[in-house]
Amino acid sequence: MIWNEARECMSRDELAHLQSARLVKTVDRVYHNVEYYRKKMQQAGLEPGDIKGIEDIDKLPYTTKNDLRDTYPFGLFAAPQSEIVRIHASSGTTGKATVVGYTRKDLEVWSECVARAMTMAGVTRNDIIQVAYGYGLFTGGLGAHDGAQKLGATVVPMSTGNTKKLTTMMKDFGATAIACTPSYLLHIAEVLEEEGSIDEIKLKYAICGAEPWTENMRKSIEEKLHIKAFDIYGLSEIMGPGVACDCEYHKGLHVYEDHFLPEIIDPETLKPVAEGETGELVFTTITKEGIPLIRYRTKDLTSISYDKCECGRTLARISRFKGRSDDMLIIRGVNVFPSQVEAALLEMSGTTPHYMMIVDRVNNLDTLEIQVEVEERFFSDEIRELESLTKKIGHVIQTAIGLSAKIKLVEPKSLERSMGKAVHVIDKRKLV
Ligand code: DLL
Repeated sequence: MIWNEARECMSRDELAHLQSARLVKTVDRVYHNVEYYRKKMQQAGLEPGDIKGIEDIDKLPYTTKNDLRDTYPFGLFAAPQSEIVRIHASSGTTGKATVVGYTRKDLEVWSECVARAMTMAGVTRNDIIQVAYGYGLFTGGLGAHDGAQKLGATVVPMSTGNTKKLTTMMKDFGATAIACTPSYLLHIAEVLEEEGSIDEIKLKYAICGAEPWTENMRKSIEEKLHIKAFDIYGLSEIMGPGVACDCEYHKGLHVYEDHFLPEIIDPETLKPVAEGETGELVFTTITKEGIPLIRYRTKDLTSISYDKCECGRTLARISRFKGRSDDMLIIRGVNVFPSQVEAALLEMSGTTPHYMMIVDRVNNLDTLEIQVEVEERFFSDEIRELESLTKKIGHVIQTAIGLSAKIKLVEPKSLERSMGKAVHVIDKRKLV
């Protein structure tokens, strides 16, 4: 029942009422329990009573990753350590780790959100689910695990690291669902293909996230494995997986707005953008106790729609992510997202979504080489075939990103596979 709460749905007015009450409570909590927030609010001339509902959200200051780093490790916690029952952290490539703490109630809300997302994908207690996100400080493994367990499914805590074991158990146990990054699932599909055992698996659903992936990649995974694949989004600062997930219509990810209040802002002016326009996603957690965050700037770029979905849910939908503002490359002045390359490659036949972008600067000019894995047959064909494919890929990519790139075709499985978040860019300009 609770997991379908979202489908049975409150009206938008009822939801706004609930969100307002929860926001007021959260603001009160951080003002009284977190010195950092109290000071920030005082600097903005705000008292908790000034926030009467969600219509006042724009009075509140933003929170960024730097705020988490400045208060490392526990400075933004709003509950005493005795009430914190779990810690997760994301390492990030620069600076200190960002640390998040959960109370028992936070873990309940988290597992409920993941259970809702999995229910939306079709998973039930009759399923056997392999959780192949990394377990540990990363929120993927334990987050998906707790949600699937709450749902009553049979959880197999695979983690990452041993793909052969995973495929063997997938077959032996008759696993019907899997939760992992989309790039890892693609690799799992390759291993199953190598083993010639795709027809032996009973997989029906995949719940994939933790990295940007395109709609074409989702469809390609569905075709390869004869399954239904769903996009799950989340970030450790806000909770972990299960902040939003797509339904069977795949027209955006439903945000669990009864726990996370979304806004989309222009990252330059910090003003809200109109519904449907792309901007930076900002979240205020409205039920968290351990580390509630006010207007947290995710750096993820998306747009939002409040239209009722064909599935009947009234929860707002955010569009599939183009990437993070951090992932955007500026090459010869042109803004490029790796996901644009992935989408272009998946439009073509003979190519695979395995690619690596190598950006460099030679004589003060940015250069871009894209290594693309192509099907085996091209390497046995005449050299002319290879040249013509190189040209074709070059053209398609130039149209997609508005920039010419040197295309290097590489043999199948020659680019490194990832079991966690995939790496598609080597920016040598940053290395000097
Ligand atoms: O990646 C939590 C997660 C685990 C989500 C498993 C889904 C599944 P972090 O390591 O803190 O947490 O990274 C969060 O990953 O800000 C996005 O940039 C990116 N991200 C997560 N899910 C998606 C998605 C987890 N479905 C960061 N599509 C976020 C695109 C995603 N990007």
